[in-house]
Amino acid sequence: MKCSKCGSSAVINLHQHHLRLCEAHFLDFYSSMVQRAIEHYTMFWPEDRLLVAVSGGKDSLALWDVLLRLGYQAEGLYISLGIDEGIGYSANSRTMCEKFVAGHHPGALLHVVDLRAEHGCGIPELARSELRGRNKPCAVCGLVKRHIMNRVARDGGFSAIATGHNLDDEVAVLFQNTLHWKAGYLARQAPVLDEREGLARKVKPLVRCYERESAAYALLRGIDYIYDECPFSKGATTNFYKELLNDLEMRSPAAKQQFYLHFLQARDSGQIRFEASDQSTVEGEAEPLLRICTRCGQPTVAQDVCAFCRLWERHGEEKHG
Ligand code: Q46
Ligand code: ZN
Ligand code: ZN
Repeated sequence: MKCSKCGSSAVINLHQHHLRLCEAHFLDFYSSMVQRAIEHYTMFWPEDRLLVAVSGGKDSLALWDVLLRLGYQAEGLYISLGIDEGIGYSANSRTMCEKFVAGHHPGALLHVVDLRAEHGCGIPELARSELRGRNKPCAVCGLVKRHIMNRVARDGGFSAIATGHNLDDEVAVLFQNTLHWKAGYLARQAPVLDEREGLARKVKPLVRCYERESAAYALLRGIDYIYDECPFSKGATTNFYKELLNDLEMRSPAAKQQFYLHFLQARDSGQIRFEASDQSTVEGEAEPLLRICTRCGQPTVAQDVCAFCRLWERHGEEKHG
């Protein structure tokens, strides 16, 4: 297999782009895909300070690496969720982030928020005290992560929070929302969520990159990342949709990319429309009528105390009987 650009030996075949690339040309290709997404969706500018949410996985570390190599001012945020489940998940993922900084970008700043150190317990215990989190802590975890990311971004004066969501993630979510015709979510799913009423701007610079491209980028750049998924992600519906969509992609290369990008084009050009009243009420996401939490000062859809503060309050009550 020869590189389509220079004829030397290729390391990856990108069927959806009809390209086979050698190591050097693939690294260039990946960076320019990210740069083009940043420009196309007007995500941010070189003078902006970015907060990259890193989990120790391939996507977020590849994202941080590529942003720094492109010359952006990017600091990392690692939230230690206190998840062990016999495999030391949080401890290992934190180590990967620290190793990445030490080995690849010794001058880069990594902010760490440790849930156990700050609040006395991690996600599994916190979720157990919640009805909705008893079997699956992801709802509680999502809420906690959104809250902390927003707090750190606002307190630190960052222009945007960048997350490592890739094309496969976005397509799986789009597929799920389309299957169930979740109009509110379909109205809102986007590579950029603008800043509003105390909610920091959110951007997804990897939306045009396939998951296997981020894995290849991390491998070729010598980035060590955590291979284990969070133990609580097992059996997630989006994983099932990802498998279905991978089968589709095998039969029809570029199907995922077209499904997602054509959806964004059709919505943004007004070809398909969603009513504003369909906006969802998920806290921490774009939603009309935000108030300020009387405890922590963060935006909330609640009347007075936000869901994050109420969560810890209920947990404290349960702990102390
Ligand atoms: S970290 Fe948290 Fe995820 Fe683990 S508990 Fe669920 S939401 S699966 S991305
Ligand atoms: Zn080449
Ligand atoms: Zn609050």
